[in-house]
Amino acid sequence: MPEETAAFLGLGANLGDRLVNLQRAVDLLGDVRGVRVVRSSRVYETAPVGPPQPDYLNAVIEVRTTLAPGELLAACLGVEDAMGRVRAERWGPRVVDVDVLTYGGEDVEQPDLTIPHPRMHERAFVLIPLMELTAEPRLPGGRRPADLRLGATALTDVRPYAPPLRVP
Ligand code: GSY
Repeated sequence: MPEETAAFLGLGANLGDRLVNLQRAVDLLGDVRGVRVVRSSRVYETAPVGPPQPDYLNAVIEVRTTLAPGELLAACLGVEDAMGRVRAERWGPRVVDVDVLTYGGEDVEQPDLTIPHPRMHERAFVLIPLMELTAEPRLPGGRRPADLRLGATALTDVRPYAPPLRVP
């Protein structure tokens, strides 16, 4: 059996039934050959970063995958497409967003994919659920969690909302 790599994926939704959307994304990812969903963080309700729009629900999941990084990204985009995501406005509202945050201990620089995700260390809505799953996440530029400053609003902008998503 090919070797598996542990990867963390960030999930977000701020349109429709947000919790249903996050769970559906997990279920669809679990259907992808070469992707095994192993754990989910709790679900958080989070203030939007970007233009004014509805609050998000966010969670982070851990997967084990035999896919290469680009193939994992393609699987994430496939889930977004299957759920009817329309890419209208870059930072705009969305039915679902699935981001590859980390892929094992690897740094990836491809035209459409940078891992670790280049903005993850600035986003409390990513860091707080991620650090439920791992105390030492791989961060951009070799940063360590102790180097981070989440800012005064992190704990009011990222509020526990629901238990972890069901793992297929
Ligand atoms: O980066 C993913 C989409 N997104 C989010 C998000 O998932 N959560 C919050 N709180 N704000 C966001 N702004 C964008 S764009």
